[in-house]
Amino acid sequence: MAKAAGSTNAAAGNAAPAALDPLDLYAVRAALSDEERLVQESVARLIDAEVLPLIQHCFEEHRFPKELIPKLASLGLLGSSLTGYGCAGLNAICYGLICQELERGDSGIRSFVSVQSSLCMYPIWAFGSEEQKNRYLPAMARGELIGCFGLTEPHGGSDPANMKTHAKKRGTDWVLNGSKMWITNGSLADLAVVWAMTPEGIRGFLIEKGTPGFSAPEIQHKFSLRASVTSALFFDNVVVPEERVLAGVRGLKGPLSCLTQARYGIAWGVIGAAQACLRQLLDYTATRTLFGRPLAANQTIQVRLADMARRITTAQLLALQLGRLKDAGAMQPSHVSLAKWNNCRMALDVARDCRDMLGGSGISAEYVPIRHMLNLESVITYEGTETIHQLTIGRELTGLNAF
Ligand code: TGC
Ligand code: FAD
Repeated sequence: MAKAAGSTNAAAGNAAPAALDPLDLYAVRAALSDEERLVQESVARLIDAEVLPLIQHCFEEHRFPKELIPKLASLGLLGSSLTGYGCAGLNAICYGLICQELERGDSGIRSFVSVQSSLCMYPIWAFGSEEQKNRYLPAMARGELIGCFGLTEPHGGSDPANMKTHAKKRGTDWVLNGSKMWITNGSLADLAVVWAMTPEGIRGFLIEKGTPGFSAPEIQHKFSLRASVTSALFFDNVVVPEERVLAGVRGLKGPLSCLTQARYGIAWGVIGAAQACLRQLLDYTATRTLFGRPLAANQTIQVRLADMARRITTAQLLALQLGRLKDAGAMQPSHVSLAKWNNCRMALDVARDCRDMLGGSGISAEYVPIRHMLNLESVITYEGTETIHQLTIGRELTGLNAF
């Protein structure tokens, strides 16, 4: 029998349950430390004040908003989880929350920070000499020196072990030849971290902008990540002195360990994109009236909204546990693969479904889902496609390599 209005928990002496936050049904925020919450709030303010007002236009104009770089840097968001060299030394949960808030704004902004922090500063910090760290990291943390990461090649990014870009020793220098494709920040960057095959296996090279034989033309006509710079890199007998080689690592595990850091951030970041879509859809379906009632009053709409909340919630819990494992030093690459796969799939499906429920308005840039949806087509592809992460889990379960 239905309860009479008011005869709820209050009658039993309990306070009425507070309404749940639709974007945080399982109270993940309550599980955060004060510092973690503070970091999230300050990035959220930056996104609301500085990113949301301009991002739609940047996306339409195919323009990365470079003017945001000093603001990102002044909040300590570049290399935020590294210690020393002017970096903030935040924990993994903070880095995840930073990515989540940035991607609530746009995947392109999160991409910029991911590449700078996880793919460029991290390998210098982890594998570089003291001279390299002092030369690059403080300036990168201040946003005065921008990096890019060159691993993917035109003939096939999923299999970087078979790269064609190579370096040969000439005296004390190395001479690099080859090309890279789809490189975030490429044309913007002052420094490229480039992975090349050598007689000693894959090694990492630090190539500064303006080095003769090195060029980085921007890739135009993208339908995705339009507020992000993506480029090709070309190396035509580029001379790199020995002191610009990352001495601390050899082999594919060098670039793959950087990817582990960046994929971790993506697993958190995409939650922000999905939350932005759901937030807008909840408002839209509450106020749009069809057949004499709000769209949100229809069972099938509610089922779809509930399904989005379920997916976002499970992604949040996965990310939180991943972060706890990372902070405890127990995170394995397969943990990251599962979260990158699950959370990117979740966000893309949520964005597509939100786009559909907006009807015709869903194709307008004035609503966020189509921008997030188009961005997420890249995010589910880069840093290991969905298939690559599925096969990584398959290999973990079976011990058999099916790549
Ligand atoms: P495999 O035999 O598995 O491994 C070779 C060596 O690497 C070690 N390793 C790892 N080390 C650290 N972190 C990881 N995640 C690692 N995974 C493997 C491994 O232990 C081994 O070490 P050792 O000492 O025995 O030599 O290598 P494989 O050739 O079978 O390849 C495996 C596979 C397919 C998973 C790998 O090639 C892969 O991940 N492919 C996808 C490539 C990819 O993700 N590219 C991303 C390019 S960067 C990018 O997209 C940036 S977008 C940024 C943005 O804008 O946000
Ligand atoms: P391919 O490797 O050719 O894959 C094509 C298809 O084949 C995919 O569906 C894939 O899942 C599937 N496939 C591959 N192998 C198998 C298999 N064994 N079995 C079944 N299916 C398989 N790279 C960088 O190095 N640095 C960057 O900063 C960077 N930024 C990027 C930014 C954007 C916007 C984009 C789109 C990409 C970026 N990338 C970057 C490249 C990205 O990492 C690659 O696109 C990605 O790794 C896939 O490589 P590919 O495009 O060559 O596709």
